[in-house]
Amino acid sequence: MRFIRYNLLLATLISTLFILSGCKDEPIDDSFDSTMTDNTGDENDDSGTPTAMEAPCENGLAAGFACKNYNLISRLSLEVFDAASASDIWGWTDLETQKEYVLIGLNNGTGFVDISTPSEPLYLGKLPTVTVNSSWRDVKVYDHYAFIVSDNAQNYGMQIFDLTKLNTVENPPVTFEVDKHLTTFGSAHNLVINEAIGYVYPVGTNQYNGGPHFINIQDPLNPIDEGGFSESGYSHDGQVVTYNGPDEEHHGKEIFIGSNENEIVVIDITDKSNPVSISSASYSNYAYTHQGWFDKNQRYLYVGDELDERNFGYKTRTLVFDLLDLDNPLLHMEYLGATNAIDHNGYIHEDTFYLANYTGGVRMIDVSDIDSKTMFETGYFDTYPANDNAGFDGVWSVYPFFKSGNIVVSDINTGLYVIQKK
Ligand SMILES: [Ca+2]
Ligand SMILES: [Ca+2]
Ligand SMILES: [Ca+2]
Repeated sequence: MRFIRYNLLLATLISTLFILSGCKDEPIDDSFDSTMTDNTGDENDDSGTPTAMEAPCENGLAAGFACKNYNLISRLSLEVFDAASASDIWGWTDLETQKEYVLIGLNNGTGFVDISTPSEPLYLGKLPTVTVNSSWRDVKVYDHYAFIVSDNAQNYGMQIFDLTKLNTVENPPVTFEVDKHLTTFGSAHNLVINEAIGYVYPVGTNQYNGGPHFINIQDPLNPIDEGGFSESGYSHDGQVVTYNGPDEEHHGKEIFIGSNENEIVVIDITDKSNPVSISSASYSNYAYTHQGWFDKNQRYLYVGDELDERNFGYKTRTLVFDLLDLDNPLLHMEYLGATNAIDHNGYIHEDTFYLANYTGGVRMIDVSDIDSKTMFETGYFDTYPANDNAGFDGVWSVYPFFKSGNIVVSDINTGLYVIQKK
């Protein structure tokens, strides 16, 4: 199904077949390798300096990285992780100790870093891949467990890992062992968790036409498969909320918002045995609807398209939908960023949109006046000095939700960055 949809979607866009290799369907380890050797002019080359010193952002630079209003606190190179590329990133805070930990996807596993002293990040170790190496590894957290999937990784399934082990690591880095390995599906492109009720939703598998799986993880080491939703086709990414937004008719419902290649979809998944499609919406010049995230009021959804910069020449384009009525999403505005870089993952925390912008680094955009269709960039940290081109290098993702204000960033080519607002 997903491939049929691709063909329909891309029939007039032959070049996109190549571009997709950077997006999701083909292993791109080779391109990463060549890219890394191509960028020898990068003064921030990793060799020999696994951990950079703290560097304030002054006169637009921090340790050689272009920046605005965000200081570099520390970084760990891929060498430290003994990895060739990085992918997703998430965070976990131990509520008993208030220690903050970073979970970072690597081509050969998942790395865990203690950043409770953010200027001295401590690499604790790696949970290795259970199948092959892959450029795609996504991780989310429920309770004190990490849930990990990988794409283009054969019969990977989902790893479940007890994060409390991170509190007692002796002689790091170590090789961790998985606590539970679910094998009811193979590769998944991503996973979504509703932390409010304890469900995980792998998306982009070869089941349910690529739509979300419903897996009860209220007892995290004994997950229960409760089906899935295939009617809307392949979901590349998504978000699930227990809805408390402006559309009162859906209050208290569990709502899945999927980014489904050519549109966003809104699905009521409260009843796992009878999920109901509510609505869908698209926009002009779509190329690959990639990811979206609600604002704090669950009214506006910030959506990224992963191929529109390449196919249509946009400056980084963010599509903001108004979901005042969940049954009728409306395109509220299009925001164009400062560079030609592609947008990848974006998250809202408070009134800031944190955008993982590939070669443009991570960009922070004020959305406090979105009602008036006003968005403006307040800062950035560009981990990819070589250029701001519409390519698949640089920042994969950002996790902006730590209470401390530490913002952690994964760069495909150079590893982990910890930054803070000035
Ligand atoms: Ca885009
Ligand atoms: Ca409604
Ligand atoms: Ca750049």
